[in-house]
Amino acid sequence: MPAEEVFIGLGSNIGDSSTIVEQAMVALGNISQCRLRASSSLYRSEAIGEIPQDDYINAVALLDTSLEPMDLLLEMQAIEHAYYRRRDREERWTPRTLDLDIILFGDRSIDDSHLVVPHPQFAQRLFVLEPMFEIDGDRFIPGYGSLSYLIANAPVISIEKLANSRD
Ligand code: A4P
Ligand code: MG
Repeated sequence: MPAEEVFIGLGSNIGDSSTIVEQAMVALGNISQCRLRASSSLYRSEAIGEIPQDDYINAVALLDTSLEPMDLLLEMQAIEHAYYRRRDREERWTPRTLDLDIILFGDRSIDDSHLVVPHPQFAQRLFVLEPMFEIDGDRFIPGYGSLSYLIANAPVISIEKLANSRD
């Protein structure tokens, strides 16, 4: 079965977030029928959302996979659960130990009750776009444009690329 390219956004703002994100990156590459092709640096960014919360550590992974999107999502949720992610159904965008989002899945458009791809907010999120640009700067996303165009037009937030995970 031909592999498809998947961009996954990683985020954490509770606990030892740098270590959690780095370990999750390895775990993504260990999912069956997946190969980690590229991983961005870690980025520290101010939290987006209405609830005041700590800065996030974010990164993006590029995987090759022959899994179907829902099967990959289930594997990603198992990784999230391994980090005791707190789920609060009352409020969106609460702090979390680990959040894994499918940003792009090949050229697919998915609008399912459990999965929306491309991720509905990715084009407004510098904490996704900048790590994507680092690992695949020439990427053109049908229906959206080039990554450099999206970065130039996304809302400005405070974001900093970390030289290494201990920064
Ligand atoms: N789901 C639908 N589409 C997707 C997708 N493309 N990838 C469904 C992953 N999951 C998807 O997810 C709820 C349900 O979304 C899942 O069960 C899945 O079936 P969730 O992760 O529990 O919900 P959530 O994360 O609380 O809500 P939401 O809207 O997904 O929040 P986001 O988009 O994840 O944003 N600021 C900074 N600086 N950095 C961040 O990483 N993250 C958030 C959370 C807010 N502010 C942030 C950051
Ligand atoms: Mg999410």
